[in-house]
Amino acid sequence: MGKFGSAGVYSELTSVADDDELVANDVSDTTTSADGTTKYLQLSTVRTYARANAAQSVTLAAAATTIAVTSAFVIVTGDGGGNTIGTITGGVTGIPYVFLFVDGNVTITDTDAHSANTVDLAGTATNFTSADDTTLTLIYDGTSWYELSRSVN
Ligand SMILES: [Ca+2]
Repeated sequence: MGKFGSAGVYSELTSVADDDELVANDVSDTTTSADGTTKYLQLSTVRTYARANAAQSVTLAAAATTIAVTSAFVIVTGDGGGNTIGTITGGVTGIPYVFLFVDGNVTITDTDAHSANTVDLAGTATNFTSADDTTLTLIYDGTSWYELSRSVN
């Protein structure tokens, strides 16, 4: 059986008892082998990887300052009045997220302080301005985001 976790994460495993959540050395996660004995799951028995994601299309509302992600591939349409995005919520730790922009309406704020859900872009206090066909790839460390790369296409 498989289990889909949060955005961009798919953990494949065989049989799981109890809470079906895998945590290192969590003795509540057990599986029963063919001889009837209980085995404790170990992280080595789990393969976690980014799955092919359906694109998430986000159309920002006027004056919106946050993007809430549910996929690791996010197509962002800005509001005609412009959006300055200070936070991105919903990130899964360790998963790269690709943002594809379709207009020049979105500014991502470069926050170097690593406060919750903020984005630290290349450089210091150097914001990102979108344009049609540009991409921005970020990774979430459990608290905030870091730029991996960008491309002007
Ligand atoms: Ca920075």
